[in-house]
Amino acid sequence: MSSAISINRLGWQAFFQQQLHLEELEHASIARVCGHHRNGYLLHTIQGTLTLHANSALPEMTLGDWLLLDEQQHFVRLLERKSLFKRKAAGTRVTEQLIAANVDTLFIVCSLNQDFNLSRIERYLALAHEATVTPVVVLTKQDLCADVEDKRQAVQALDPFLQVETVNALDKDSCSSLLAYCGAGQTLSLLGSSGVGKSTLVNSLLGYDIQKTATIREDDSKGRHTTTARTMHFLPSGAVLIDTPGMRELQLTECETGVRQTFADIEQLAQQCRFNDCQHQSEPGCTIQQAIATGELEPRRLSNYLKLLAEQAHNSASLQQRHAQDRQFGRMVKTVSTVSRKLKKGY
Ligand SMILES: Nc1nc2c(ncn2[C@@H]2O[C@H](COP(=O)(O)OP(=O)(O)O)[C@@H](O)[C@H]2O)c(=O)[nH]1
Ligand SMILES: [Mg+2]
Ligand SMILES: [Zn+2]
Repeated sequence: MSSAISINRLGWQAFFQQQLHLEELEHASIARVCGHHRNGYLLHTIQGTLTLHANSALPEMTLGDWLLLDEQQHFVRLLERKSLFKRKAAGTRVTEQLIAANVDTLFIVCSLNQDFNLSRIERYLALAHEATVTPVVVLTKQDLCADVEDKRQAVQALDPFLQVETVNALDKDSCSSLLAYCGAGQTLSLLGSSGVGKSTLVNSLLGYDIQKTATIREDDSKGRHTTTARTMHFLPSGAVLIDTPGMRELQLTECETGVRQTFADIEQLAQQCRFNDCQHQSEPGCTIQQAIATGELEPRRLSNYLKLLAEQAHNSASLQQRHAQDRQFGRMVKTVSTVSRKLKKGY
């Protein structure tokens, strides 16, 4: 073990402290998952890092999880999570793959150049809401954009309470507005398409005092030092940044709550439609179509809402169900083509 670190520096918060029983306060030690490999979990404790070897009694844990160890450093229990990103994994046995836990703020990174896309931001917002993580939209490459303010307002219009920041990720001073979310004890993560500036942003956030973010090392079973800090960074501002490739593979699966929350304006309009089962297409008394007619609601937003709801429902269906759907669809196509052949032949 090496690199002693304070519990605050690891991102400990009252929410977790409150879960401890009196006896645990005295005897248990607190650890945070900072890595996961075949042999087990890599943990940070205030004394340094250690490996918790895999065994069947351990619950499934992920980056950012908090757990208690006894005096022999055996697993005691996993603490209740504040938030959780997970994805559905294909295959028969594992159905869910946990990606990151206990993230407070998600930086939704989107560039202000050609890649700027409101529907994509809405998709990421749905993922953040589903995980119960506070989203902050970070618009990068402001130095390459001529209409920064228009684009910023277009994002703000998605949700009046949404935090929206614009930066030049290459310029540390320009990123200082993000420090408001990077205080001591906060845990952050990033999500965004490739090339938008996520790595640049991480470097800028780390770069304020990069010498102090010493690499944390761990002795593996062969006595070698291996770097374990790749996915968990300790920012000079006091926050913990979880940067994992898993975030890039997040899909909209079982994300209905997240989608509905992201489109709360549409959900509210829908409650006033004349019919309970209104599809918001051409039914009379549809408040949503009225809002589109008056310009209050963008047609793009409605179609993205319907698309994301459908997508998450499709992805949530089990593989078996999906195969059944595909077979049904195949039969339908066959029927349609038979009918049209018959029509052509003049039956
Ligand atoms: N001009 C400008 N270039 C940027 C900005 N952010 C990132 N870049 C550049 O965009 C490219 C992709 O950035 P990178 O951080 O690797 O994106 P990632 O794939 O999201 O990690 C790199 O060449 C960066 O230097 C920015 O705010 N302004
Ligand atoms: Mg990158
Ligand atoms: Zn309607």
